[in-house]
Amino acid sequence: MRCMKFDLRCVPGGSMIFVQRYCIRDLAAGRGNAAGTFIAAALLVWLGVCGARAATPHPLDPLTAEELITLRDILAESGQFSTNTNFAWTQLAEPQKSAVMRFTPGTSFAREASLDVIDYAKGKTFHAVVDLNARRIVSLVDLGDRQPGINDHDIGMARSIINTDPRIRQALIKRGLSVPGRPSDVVYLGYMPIGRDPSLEQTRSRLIRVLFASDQNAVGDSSPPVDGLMAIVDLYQGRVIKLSDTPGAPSRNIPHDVFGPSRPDEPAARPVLPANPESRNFSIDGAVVEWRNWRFRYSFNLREGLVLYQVGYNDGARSRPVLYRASVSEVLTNYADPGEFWSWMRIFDEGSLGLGYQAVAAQPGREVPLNALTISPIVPDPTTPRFSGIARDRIYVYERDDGNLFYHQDGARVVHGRATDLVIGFFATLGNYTYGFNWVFKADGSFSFEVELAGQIVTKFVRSPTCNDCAALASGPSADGKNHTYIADGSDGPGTMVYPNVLGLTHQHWFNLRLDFDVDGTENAVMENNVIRPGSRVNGKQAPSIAMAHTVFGMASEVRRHMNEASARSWTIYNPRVHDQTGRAPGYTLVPMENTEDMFSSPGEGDASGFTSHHVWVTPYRDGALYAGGAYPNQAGAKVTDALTSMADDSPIYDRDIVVWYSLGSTHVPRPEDFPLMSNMKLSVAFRPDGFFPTNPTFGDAPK
Ligand SMILES: [Cu+2]
Repeated sequence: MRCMKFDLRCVPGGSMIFVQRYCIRDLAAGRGNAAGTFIAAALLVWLGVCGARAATPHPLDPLTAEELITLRDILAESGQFSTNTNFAWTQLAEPQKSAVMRFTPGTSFAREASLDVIDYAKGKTFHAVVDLNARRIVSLVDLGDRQPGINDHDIGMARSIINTDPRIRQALIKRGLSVPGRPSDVVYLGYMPIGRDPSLEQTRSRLIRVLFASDQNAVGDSSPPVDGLMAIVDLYQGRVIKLSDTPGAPSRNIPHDVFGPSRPDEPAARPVLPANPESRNFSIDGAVVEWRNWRFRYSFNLREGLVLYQVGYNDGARSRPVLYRASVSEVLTNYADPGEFWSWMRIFDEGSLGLGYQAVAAQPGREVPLNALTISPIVPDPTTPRFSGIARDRIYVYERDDGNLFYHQDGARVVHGRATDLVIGFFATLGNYTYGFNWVFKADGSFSFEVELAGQIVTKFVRSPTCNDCAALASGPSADGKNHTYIADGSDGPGTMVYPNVLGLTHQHWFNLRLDFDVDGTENAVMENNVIRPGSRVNGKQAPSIAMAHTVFGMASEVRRHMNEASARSWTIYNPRVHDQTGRAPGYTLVPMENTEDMFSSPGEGDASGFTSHHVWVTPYRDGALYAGGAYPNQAGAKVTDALTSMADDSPIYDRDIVVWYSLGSTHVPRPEDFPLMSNMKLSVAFRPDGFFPTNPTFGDAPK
């Protein structure tokens, strides 16, 4: 979820992209005594020194520290950029898939960097591609109205502009806040992407929205904002172009500060420990991870964070491809409050803020299990002399117990296997929420994606101290004893009263996964599976019993599909050119877990948020088409022509190189228990081999 990012000290998300070299931290712990007391004395083991583990170069390797220095020099020597230019969102310009597929170790390959260039003096943004081998700028494309996501450079500018606008200071003082000097010294400022705002759609500039936290005495920064006060800052013009200053609901002292004196302690329960925290079944060689039969590459960039490549399964002597690339393509948070002060809250967290840029360190024994290994990628950082830095502990890898893998008992005979999963992921703090993005691999050839949602809900002050709905509900059913349905109205409408005078806003979280499947080869197909009732008629045939109806997809435009629990709907990605002993094609079935429906008004074609209108999409593979919300969703008036909705055209998708996109959502109606700190939520989706193996691949694999 996106929400407020209040700042006195702006968290440098760092930049990402590691290389063939990185730091791996391995925290192995001792175990407790016989009484079960856990001794948390940890042993810090560095597996290699930063920069010491060079692997065989590969075209998908992130930019190295040396390459980033080269990039710095090429940009400087070009003479095209002023000193105040913001070089943002640098990453490897990924080679074309066909080139990567042809690559053989030891041969040379292209190395290109891509980045966005923001020139505030000229009021222009560009997308640049730089050939690092040829040491030249290959292309510099004027982005026109499109704006890259905001970063710390923008926030620093916005802070200065806010501090020098006398109206801001007066507005804060008028509300009883103490502002002896600069506002940012004494009031948390919340810097937000501009969001959805019809009044700003015609403004062609680089805008940022600023809110003001109401509690000056808090340690944390997430008090409800000062209601009625909001500034729109134009970073090109260097001034506040719109200041909303209305009375609003009065601020109050409420127990919101989770870092204050009432800071919660860790739960008293003893932690559940892995049996052997120092032992592992996985290995990491450069950017290649191997665990049991799984093998994949990984990378990390500012926008998407962790990306997996060339995920394959070692099946005997065969190395079988499953995915070419897997990533989170966009994160969207959409709020329900229609009021002027809140209706703009539709935030593209990835395209506007960067999952990798906002990634945070994970500590074994705290955010991740004690047996986790953490990886510190080298990342581009144009604010440093070397154009790079080390982002500490941003990636984690660990194994976890997952219950029984299989279990059968017959009298005294038992066949049993214990499941161990491999988890690789990262955390990103996007305002008031921290998300954990996990790819989970299982021994039986299945894998899943999980997202953890944690943090604080967005709250706002309202005039009423009590819950309007609650008063209505207290009147009970209808007078005749039948059901009576109430609809929330009044100030409670867009949320839940979580504390007197405090409303927690209802919202939706959306995550889109981009999954470039290559099941046993590049050309794949997708079918939808629906269980139908006896007697149902499909294509003139009547189902004699409960039966499966399989719909083979032909064109991308037809695959705008919703989940359906009534028919146990699923989707299978398969290779139509290969058949097993029964004639079945090897495939992977997408099995939805919890999900939700888009509750907001239907977006039009090309709308950046359109990917939430359906759960499953399939498009032809196209180089560079990576983001469900388009490459540049960060501005109210962004002309998005490359969103997923535009990709789903009449192109054929049968027996082609295809990409599956899955939108995973949650409708979050706050509860009082979500305030001031919510318990974690978790969403997931599973991908299960379906005809990929002739039989259970784990049978015979378990300890006897
Ligand atoms: Cu939420």
